[in-house]
Amino acid sequence: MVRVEHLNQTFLRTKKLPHIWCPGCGNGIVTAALVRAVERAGFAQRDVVIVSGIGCSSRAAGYLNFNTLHATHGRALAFATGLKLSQPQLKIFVIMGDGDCSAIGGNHFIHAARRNIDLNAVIINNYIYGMTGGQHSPLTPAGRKSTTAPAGTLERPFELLELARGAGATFGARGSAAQPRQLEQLIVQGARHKGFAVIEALSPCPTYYGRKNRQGGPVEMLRALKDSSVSVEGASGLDPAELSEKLVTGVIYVKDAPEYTEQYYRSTGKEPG
Ligand SMILES: Cc1ncc(C[n+]2csc(CCOP(=O)(O)OP(=O)(O)O)c2C)c(N)n1
Ligand code: SF4
Repeated sequence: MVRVEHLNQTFLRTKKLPHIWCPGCGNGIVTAALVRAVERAGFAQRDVVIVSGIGCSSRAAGYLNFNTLHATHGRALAFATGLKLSQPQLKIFVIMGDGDCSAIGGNHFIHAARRNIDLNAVIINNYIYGMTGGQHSPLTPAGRKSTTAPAGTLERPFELLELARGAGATFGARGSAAQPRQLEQLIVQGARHKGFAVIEALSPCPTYYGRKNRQGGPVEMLRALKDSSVSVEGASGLDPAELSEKLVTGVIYVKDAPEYTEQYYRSTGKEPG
């Protein structure tokens, strides 16, 4: 069987298809990169859990044939924290949209980072609330239009990876739907890291973000993402003005720090299970 058929038959709940995503949405590309990453990392299917919140991107959990938990909006990390603490052997991937993670879920996000709990947060950042009709999120670039900011948002966005780093996350990486093989590799690296790993996956939402900001269709949006991306290595040769126009992709930081679940069991003397 060719690999793609094997991946589809093994890791997709084909009975749940067709999916709800619009033509040209990047969610499917990111989801496929996640599936390939899990396979490549060699994790047993029964040990993998996909936790998600609410949003177009969070629907991925329903289509994936792992243990899955489709939680409430903004609370995916809280559910995942409880799960990891009770069953530390699990490999948990937490899929969130930019709104889910950084607006309603922002508090859970910074505290998961502060604890350095061994979860893999995959944030599908399309710069907008897709599911509810195109409101701006805390990651929407300043000046960009949304349903709730028809003249352009005045707010400056969070720099998500720096927010996480400041709060204590020990792995931060950025990739995009325009370079899915690199994204797959970044998810593998995050999953092998012991501690809170944040993988920001930039992804087109042609239906709302693209349309409201006149970015063209899916092909143009993917091409623009690719053209504006530069690797960490490539970025080191750019001056600040050039860099300000670019999206730096790759592993942005990685460091060692005590992991919460291990500390919990060591300090309490309890055994999991
Ligand atoms: C407590 C609560 N508040 C609000 C909503 C409505 N809601 C559903 S999804 C969503 C935003 C989704 O945007 P994002 O997280 O960026 O994901 P996307 O749909 O773009 O993938 C909102 C506000 C909800 N379901 N629950
Ligand atoms: S509204 Fe946007 S994020 Fe949601 S499925 Fe459509 S293209 Fe994707």
